[in-house]
Amino acid sequence: MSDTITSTMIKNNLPQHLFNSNNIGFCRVPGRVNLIGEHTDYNGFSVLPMTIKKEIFCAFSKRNDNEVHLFNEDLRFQPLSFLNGNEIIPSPTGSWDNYIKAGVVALNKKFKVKTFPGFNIYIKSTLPIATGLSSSSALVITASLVYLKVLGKKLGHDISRLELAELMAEGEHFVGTKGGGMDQTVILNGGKGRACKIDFFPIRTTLLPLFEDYVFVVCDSTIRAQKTGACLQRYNAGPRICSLVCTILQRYLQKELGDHFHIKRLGDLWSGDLCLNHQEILDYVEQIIPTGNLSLKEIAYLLDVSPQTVRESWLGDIEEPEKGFPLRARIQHVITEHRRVELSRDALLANDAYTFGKLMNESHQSCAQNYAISIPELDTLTQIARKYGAIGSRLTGAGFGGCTVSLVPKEKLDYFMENVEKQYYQRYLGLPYAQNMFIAETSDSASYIN
Ligand code: NG1
Repeated sequence: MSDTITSTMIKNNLPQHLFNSNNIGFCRVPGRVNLIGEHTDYNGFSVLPMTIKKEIFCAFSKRNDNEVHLFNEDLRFQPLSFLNGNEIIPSPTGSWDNYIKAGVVALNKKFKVKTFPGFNIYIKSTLPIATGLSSSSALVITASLVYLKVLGKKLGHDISRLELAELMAEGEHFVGTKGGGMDQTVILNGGKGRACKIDFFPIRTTLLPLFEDYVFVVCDSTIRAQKTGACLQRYNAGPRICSLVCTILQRYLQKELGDHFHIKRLGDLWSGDLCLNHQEILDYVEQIIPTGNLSLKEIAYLLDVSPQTVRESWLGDIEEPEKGFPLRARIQHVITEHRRVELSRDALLANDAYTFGKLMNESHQSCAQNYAISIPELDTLTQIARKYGAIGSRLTGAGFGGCTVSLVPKEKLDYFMENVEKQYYQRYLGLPYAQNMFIAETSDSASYIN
């Protein structure tokens, strides 16, 4: 399917009684590929994604009642409906109406909505699902754009793009994941021909130039990472463990520096009261967080609380691994990954593709070894990519499946594509041809269209 969808392309498929030419609106919302900076956003550390030309396209119309009706061209997503109102209850995890509900609930709260309007939505998309390209946040942002219009609110006037991103990042927790704000921010604030460095708390974005003689290529491992399904616990283990490490660090730093000292998230070490540099943070971590894995009991001892409190306050239902919780490895990843994002920004500004590629490779290794979010397919795919021309290759997104992103010199593009198809898709997976392997062309941020 072509990556560009126009309003005329879907007009004929719309249920005519719900969408007529008087009340119809359209918007398009891109996915994103994260170039570097994985599992850093919810810790308050930076990320470096870009918007891609794989997009959700949506037609919508306001209704005279408070019913919300959802249709999707993709038949895996059956028509659903719910009532807009004071209390909107989540459907079972994984149900696609939750992403629409997430946007509606957050905006109802923000604008203190009293009379709850209904609307119809029809979705058509070129964005692959559950591949780490942000199909879920793209749907939440779609819902937010639609519902803003239905409420008569203007993007950029009643709410800024950064405010909406922040609101939707929080709002998306409705679906059960505890992610950060990378996806919503780049989708609403990224730009054509640019990578988008994002810093958090408060959200700030910087658009950066891309390399002229290189392209980023996305390759789907074909292993699905269902973040609200089988991978939910594994995904949420990251934020939970990081918040636990943050508390341990705070306790020890308070002893040293005084009780007034607070860190809400790991990023506060770097940008908060203390303003430590990279080496100082690493030194503190080495001093405070034991190497190796820790049992629940050992963590409780460190914090001087009961194991039950550790569960209730931080770990929730995350199972205790047989070898214990790898606190040191997790924080090692987060801190070094943040540093890699900073260096990658410098490499983009200096047009230094080799350094950027090297940082991507180091990022993959840290994601695999320290954050444990890789799988054999992603490791194999990145190895093959490097062998056949990529100067950097890494998993992208939450991990546990999904896609890789590789930095490839334009002159080696054909050689790269042919060999990845042959070696990974055909030889390793036994498939007839490559799946979702494409050059990541950038796209404009989410917008309404005619
Ligand atoms: P994807 O790849 O879209 O599942 C998730 C989080 C991001 C970020 C990355 C890991 C959501 C909506 N997105 O992205 O915030 O934490 O994982 O870097 O939770």
